[in-house]
Amino acid sequence: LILRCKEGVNTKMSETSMDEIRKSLKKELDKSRYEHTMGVMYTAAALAMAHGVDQKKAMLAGLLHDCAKCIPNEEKMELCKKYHIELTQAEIDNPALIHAKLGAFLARKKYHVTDEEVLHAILVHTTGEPGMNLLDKIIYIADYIEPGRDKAKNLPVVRPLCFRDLDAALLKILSDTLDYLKSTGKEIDPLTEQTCQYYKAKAEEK
Ligand code: DGI
Ligand code: FE
Ligand code: FE
Repeated sequence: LILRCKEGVNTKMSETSMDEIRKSLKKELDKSRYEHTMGVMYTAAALAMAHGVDQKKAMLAGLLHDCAKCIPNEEKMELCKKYHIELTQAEIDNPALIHAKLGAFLARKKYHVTDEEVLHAILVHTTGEPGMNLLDKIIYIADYIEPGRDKAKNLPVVRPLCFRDLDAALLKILSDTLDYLKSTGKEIDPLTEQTCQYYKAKAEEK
């Protein structure tokens, strides 16, 4: 009994359990964002199985990737100021982008995640970055293909491709995302553009 009690306590030293994080996110996210989060978590697990990545890491990163998404933009900016989180010009101009950086911060400080790979995957999940590792790619891709997504045009092609060829799928997603952003007239984060260029060059090398 004592042991069981001990496990239930979140002393600030140890990582919050997946179960506790889920309960907290259920309160902090709206219903559709929570459903999306579950979709990303399980899709990341499936991609991890297909590509030989640690399943638990993939699930934890998937679970937390949008943990800052439902904080109002004003408050996102204030939190970044308060905790000295430096923002790029693109993030200042498009506050919706901030949830990735703030999410990685909250995963560390609020949920006591210590795994740097998990934190990094959360950090880069919106724009991607050149030279991503396997876990980064899995979270970036799971975010795009999880079962609840239905807007992107090439999903029926991209979904099976992700399980065969991660880099080919990544390039398709990046270039479709850029096309979409350009069609809406939204400002492109230079990092999104650089990431696409990087994976295009990598594909041409092959
Ligand atoms: O948080 P999600 O909605 O699950 O997805 P996400 O983290 O990929 O980011 C949401 C939005 O951010 C999505 O509509 C694509 C957009 N985004 C990605 N790169 C850029 C961007 N928005 C702007 N303005 N510029 C970018 O370069
Ligand atoms: Fe996101
Ligand atoms: Fe997401």
